[in-house]
Amino acid sequence: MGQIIARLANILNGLQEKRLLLLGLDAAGKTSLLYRLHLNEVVTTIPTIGFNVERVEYNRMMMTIWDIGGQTKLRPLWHHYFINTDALIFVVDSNDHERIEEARDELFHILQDPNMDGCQTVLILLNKQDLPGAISPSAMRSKLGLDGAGRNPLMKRNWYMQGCCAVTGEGVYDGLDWLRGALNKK
Ligand SMILES: Nc1nc2c(ncn2[C@@H]2O[C@H](COP(=O)(O)OP(=O)(O)OP(=O)(O)O)[C@@H](O)[C@H]2O)c(=O)[nH]1
Ligand SMILES: [Mg+2]
Repeated sequence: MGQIIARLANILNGLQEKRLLLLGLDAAGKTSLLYRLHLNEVVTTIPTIGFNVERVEYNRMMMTIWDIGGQTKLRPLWHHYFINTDALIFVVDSNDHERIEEARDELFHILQDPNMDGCQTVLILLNKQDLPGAISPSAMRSKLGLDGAGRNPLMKRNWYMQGCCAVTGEGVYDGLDWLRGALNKK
């Protein structure tokens, strides 16, 4: 009941309510990003078993952000969270050279689920850009198979790729600004 009243108050105040999903392979930095957004600080994380959920207000947008554990055995549970998602934030560890293809396959798999048809906004956060071995956003674009008009489930959506670092916060709000603009246009 309290939640419903809070939501009504937000609508009356002109605040938009959005449901966001934060997904990506284990150790990509999802929980670090969630708490960077929620608390504006770096937190010590442990692998997420289950999920974390926080409400974050940014620039007159109220987001409920669901961060779901990314370990292989937990990924089959992701689809339970798909319905009514306004935007997907897919987090990639830019330093995890071995698992780029795996990350791309998971991203495409998510977007092919019929329950994600209503989610037309996708932000790909290329996290851990602070690490010396990190793949740059431009190189990542082709490594993820996203350059050119290839037939993939991203192409019919509004999507954007942003390099970032959850530890310093660099790039995170640039991504969020894009997201806000994209959701406002809908
Ligand atoms: N150097 C660096 N390390 C990061 C960054 N973001 C996260 N990490 C570290 O990466 C590790 C994993 O981060 P988490 O946020 O727990 O990853 P997760 O995606 O939530 O992982 P699961 O819960 O297992 O799905 C932690 O040791 C973080 O401190 C970053 O931008 N730079
Ligand atoms: Mg986590």
